[in-house]
Amino acid sequence: MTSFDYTQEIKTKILNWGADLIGVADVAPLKALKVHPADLLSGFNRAVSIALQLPVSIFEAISDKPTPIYSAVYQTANRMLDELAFKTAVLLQKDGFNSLPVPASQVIDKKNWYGAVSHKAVARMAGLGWQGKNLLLITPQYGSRVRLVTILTQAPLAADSPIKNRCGTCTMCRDACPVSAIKGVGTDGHYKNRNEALYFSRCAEKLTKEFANLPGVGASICGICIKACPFGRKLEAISK
Ligand code: B12
Repeated sequence: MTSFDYTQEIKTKILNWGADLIGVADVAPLKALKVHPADLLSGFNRAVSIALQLPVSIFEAISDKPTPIYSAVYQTANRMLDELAFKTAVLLQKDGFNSLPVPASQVIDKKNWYGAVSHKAVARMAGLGWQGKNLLLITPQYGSRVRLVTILTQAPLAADSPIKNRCGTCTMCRDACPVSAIKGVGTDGHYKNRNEALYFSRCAEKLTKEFANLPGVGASICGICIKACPFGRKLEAISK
């Protein structure tokens, strides 16, 4: 079987398990990322990126703060992604390829807010979408209304390529942010650091100190820049 056929077979299985989007990134360019632990990527040549779309209705109900229902659905999405990543890693392992599922939403460095590896960087390099002005991954199909997970693997999968940024002159996420954290600066590739796109501390403080303490929320979530993105809103029109 060719590498292309094997990749298609794996992707089809994962889509049948309920993934909405899937792509494969070459790990080599991702070695420029800060990861935890520092040798996380060594021994792996490919990273599989999986996205699950979130129900559109969740964002329709958000105005100026996250809702308890969004918080519960966010936990469910994380659990489903962790299961998909677990099953994918074991599937590849059964074919003889060492593979590591990276949890969807685990914070490893709580002082600086870093996960083990940036799922957005992996997803972007796997061709799932581009890095929008809100710093999030924007997909053509669902906007930023997706959550992501990564599986690092030794499997000889065919790598996908990044797609072009389509934000253009749009600044709707910047205009919607309740703490004016989004600078509205675009990128053709990726931002060098979070502060190039965001006044990062404004966003992090609002989420971790205020929104996470709202009754029934209990998680550092927001959803307002996700709701504002016209790529996600196109779906609202389709769903009516
Ligand atoms: C810690 C964390 C937070 C912190 C810090 C956020 C941050 N921007 O770092 C807080 C609590 C503030 C937060 C907030 C939010 N988060 Co959060 N968060 C994480 C977590 C667990 C780790 C992020 C991390 O390590 N950041 C480190 C920085 C440096 O990386 P980065 O933000 O990804 O951005 C860099 C890279 O992507 C890089 N890059 C992009 N492409 C490439 C390519 C190459 C080759 C290289 C070298 C680099 C590179 O460019 C960026 C700048 O350096 C991830 C899960 C994960 N493991 O990825 C979720 C995650 C990023 N969060 C997510 C979401 C949705 C949110 C919120 C919208 C809250 C919510 N759920 O409602 C807000 C949005 C804030 C914002 N606009 O960025 C989603 C994003 C989904 C998407 N569509 O993009 C993730 C991926 C969780 C998931 N499993 O889906 N979050």
